[in-house]
Amino acid sequence: MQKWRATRRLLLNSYSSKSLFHHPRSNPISDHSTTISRSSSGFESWTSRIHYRHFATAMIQRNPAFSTLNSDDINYFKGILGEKNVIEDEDALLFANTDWMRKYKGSSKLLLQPRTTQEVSEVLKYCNSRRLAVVPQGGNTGLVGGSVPVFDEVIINVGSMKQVISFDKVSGVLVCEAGCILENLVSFLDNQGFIMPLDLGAKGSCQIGGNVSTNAGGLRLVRYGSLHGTVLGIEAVLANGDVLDMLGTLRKDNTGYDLKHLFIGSEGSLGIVTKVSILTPPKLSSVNVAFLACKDYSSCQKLLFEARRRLGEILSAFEFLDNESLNLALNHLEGVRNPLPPSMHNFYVLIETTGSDESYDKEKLEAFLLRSMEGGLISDGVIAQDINQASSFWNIREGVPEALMKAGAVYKYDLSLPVEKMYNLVEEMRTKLGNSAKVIGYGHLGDGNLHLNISTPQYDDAILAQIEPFVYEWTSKQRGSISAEHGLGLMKANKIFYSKSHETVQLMASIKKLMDPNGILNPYKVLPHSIISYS
Ligand code: FAD
Ligand code: 2HG
Ligand code: ZN
Repeated sequence: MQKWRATRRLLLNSYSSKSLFHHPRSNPISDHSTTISRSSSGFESWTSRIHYRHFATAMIQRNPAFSTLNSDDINYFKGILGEKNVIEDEDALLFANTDWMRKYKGSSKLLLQPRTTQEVSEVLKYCNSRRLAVVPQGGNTGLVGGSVPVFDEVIINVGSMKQVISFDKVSGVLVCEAGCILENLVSFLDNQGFIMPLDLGAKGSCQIGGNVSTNAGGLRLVRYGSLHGTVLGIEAVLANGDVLDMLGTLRKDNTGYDLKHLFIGSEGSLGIVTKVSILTPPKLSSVNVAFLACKDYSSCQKLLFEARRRLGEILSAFEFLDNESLNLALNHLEGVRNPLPPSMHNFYVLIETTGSDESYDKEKLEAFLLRSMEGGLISDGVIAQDINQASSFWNIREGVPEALMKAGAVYKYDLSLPVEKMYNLVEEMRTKLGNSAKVIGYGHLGDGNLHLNISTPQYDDAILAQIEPFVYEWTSKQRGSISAEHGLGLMKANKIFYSKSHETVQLMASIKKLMDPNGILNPYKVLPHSIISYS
């Protein structure tokens, strides 16, 4: 069975105790609560029981045009993929049917593991002809319910396609199969003296194909930009089995429409990504990490403004967390401690610099910090003295999603907002919810990306009604985005109009219809159900 793999911090373990897990046999998105407990095997003991609820718009109906899997289908897949790559095992399916947050759970009876593009093509061609709905799945670390089935969709995971195809040291272009785990690519490149242009807390489990399909942002976007800039080419298989070879390695190519961009961030709704070509930056020798305290949000903003100017080309991350976020990490994660004891501050900022001149970079960072301290922007701070300290600072920031999971139920919002307004939403939400919930704000401040998380002991419709649509309306009023980096998935398919015009969504629906006329690819996700009609 597939396991969550530890990254800088450990990720949640997969379930080993299926008896505690309720399997809804009928409508998997019915609105009922179940209680589960997590396995502690291999990880720290964790016995707290968490209320688990199947989240989704309870109104979704299974599309009656889709067929139901039968034994002929399974035999056909075995003929193409071989017995062992056609998975019907209950434990494996339980894992593949359930998302990382344990909020969304489907009831698929089949997981397919193709090993080549040709196999993906044959599988999709067959599914399309039979009208069998499918869910492309990578590392299953997505946070919007996009990676798991809603009903009985066949799960297709390209995790067995994990070869590095080529690496060009001169251009820094890496070409690899989509099932490569991000962390493995990081290690491969490290040996070559390069780094991946993206980094995220889920890197021990997520696949590059999943990263591309979600257009994952992460911790380095402030320096290296989004995957729309760094992905140079893609090979993808369409719903009808056609293989699109757009696996270019050129930085410049203006021959017609650049269709690879359709696959970056379309969350498996337009095709299955099978290969990726990506531009990787050289690994620079001098990395510094500082963990800083600020008295208020306005100081964090000013610090960002100053960091952009004074650290300029060496700034590689600018992350923030409020004291509620830090408290969560301290209370729920083993081995995490506040680098700035004993007092608590209102906000914390993690700054990373990456450059090629150790003494120059350090001098530059220290001068910036001194100036910011004197100017009152920073109330306290530490610079990591070695790699262990640096990773302990990162563990705090990257550990917050996991700490939230351990704290109980979580309502998660991933918003792009003007930096100066961003934290007002957290404060307004706190006022609205009072003592009934913990409201925490953290995220990629350098990218204007707030992770608003609301934590309660268990899920409660009354709380949800206070959060939504308020959060979406608030974001829309600021012309922000209701999905900065996690995607829409199932969670926000019907919310797209808060961030996109009707005409834009109509065009998206036309593209979907053109590329996947039977709607078999990741149905019920990304686009609003009202606009997607099936014949
Ligand atoms: P999955 O979760 O399996 O799938 C995600 C979506 O992509 C689904 O819609 C799926 O259908 C589709 N998909 C997957 N593989 C393919 C493929 N080969 N072809 C077509 N479609 C495919 N996201 C960020 O942007 N920034 C972060 O900093 C960040 N940090 C995270 C930290 C943690 C602890 C966790 C759990 C998640 C985090 N995420 C973050 C969210 C998540 O989007 C990323 O983890 C990652 O990009 C998802 O990759 P995956 O392989 O797990 O894809
Ligand atoms: C992160 O930046 C991830 O850590 C997860 O995008 C954000 O938990 C979240 O809300
Ligand atoms: Zn994030």
